[in-house]
Amino acid sequence: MKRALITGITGQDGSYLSGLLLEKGYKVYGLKRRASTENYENIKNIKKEIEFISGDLDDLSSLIQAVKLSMPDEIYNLGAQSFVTDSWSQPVYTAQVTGLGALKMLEAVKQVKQDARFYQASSSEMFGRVIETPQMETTPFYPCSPYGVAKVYGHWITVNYRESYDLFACSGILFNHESPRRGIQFVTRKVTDAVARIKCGLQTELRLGNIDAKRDWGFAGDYVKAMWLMLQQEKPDDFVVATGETHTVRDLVDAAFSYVGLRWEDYVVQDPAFMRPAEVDLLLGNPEKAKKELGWEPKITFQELVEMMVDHDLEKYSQIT
Ligand code: NDP
Ligand code: GDR
Repeated sequence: MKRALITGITGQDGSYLSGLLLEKGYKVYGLKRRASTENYENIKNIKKEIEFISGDLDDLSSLIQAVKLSMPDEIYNLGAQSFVTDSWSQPVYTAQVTGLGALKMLEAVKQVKQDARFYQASSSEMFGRVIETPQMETTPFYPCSPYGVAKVYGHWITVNYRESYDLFACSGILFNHESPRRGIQFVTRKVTDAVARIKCGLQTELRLGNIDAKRDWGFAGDYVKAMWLMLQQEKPDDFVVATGETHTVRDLVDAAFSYVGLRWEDYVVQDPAFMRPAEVDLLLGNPEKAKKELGWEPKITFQELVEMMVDHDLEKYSQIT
């Protein structure tokens, strides 16, 4: 039985990935940081099958201990302060967890189990300012937020540990991916949750920031398969994972409101409070390398994704109204 250690197990991707690995017969260990109020919502259906290990990406000793306890064949480093907006109000913390956390996890691998295969959750936010489109593995990075800068550190330290110590370390440069388990602060979920609340008479308006921003949005359930595939290859490498399609936030809002028979113009208010100090205007990925070398394909379309998320939120609110 293969063993996997996942950081960020309570998050969106951690929940889909742990489900996938359990289906494949893995023994799954999850690094879980202490919280006053427990937060197992995303993994409530599989919680009993996971072995949790207490730890924090900011604490190297806890990561060394986690690797010793799990002795994993594969490690997926998904833990991060992952909300771009908060990286301006908490830049040092973001650098410590999202950037140095990757280094600490790699150090734990190097010190305890050098033959473990390592996945780093890199991000399209590393591309930041538009230098070329579509963005691919060779596109230069120009991050536009403390989060993006921290992810660039995590990416390059992964490459460096692979080259310095011969670790099987891969970096997946994933473009935005969403699901009904997406945190409520992120724009897709904020929109689908609001559409459901408005439809159920619980809310009258939706306040948003920049609706001209363009993102390459896919489904999280598809993207965790690419993470797993990267660690099954003969050689470690880095891959862009994206749909190859981009949409504005306005398109997203239009798709979600139209789906329930409403006009978005009647409800959406642009609010400067949700504008960012620096914006990434356009993300559009080229997933050709992942398609060719991993045999990976995204299955869920943008429209299907929006409908899946609206349906989920509608069901949630229709039960309480
Ligand atoms: P989430 O925000 O849903 O989950 C983040 C996870 O990290 C949570 O389990 C959280 O735990 C954990 N975490 C936060 N701080 C720490 C810490 N100090 N020590 C240990 N664990 C911590 O993110 P996603 O699932 O969406 O993303 C997974 C990873 O992929 C992240 O690294 C993200 O930056 C990256 N990424 C995501 C993309 C996306 O579109 N979703 C695209 C590209 C990259 P808790 O529940 O306790 O808060
Ligand atoms: P992003 O996702 O920053 O791309 O990072 P988010 O959903 O937060 O923003 C996407 C775009 O929507 C615009 N926007 C708003 N965003 C939020 N959150 N709230 C609003 O009200 C709003 N109005 C407009 C944003 O300005 C932005 O252009 C996500 C995270 O999952 C990262 O961890 C990951 O690395 C990247 O995706 C790829």
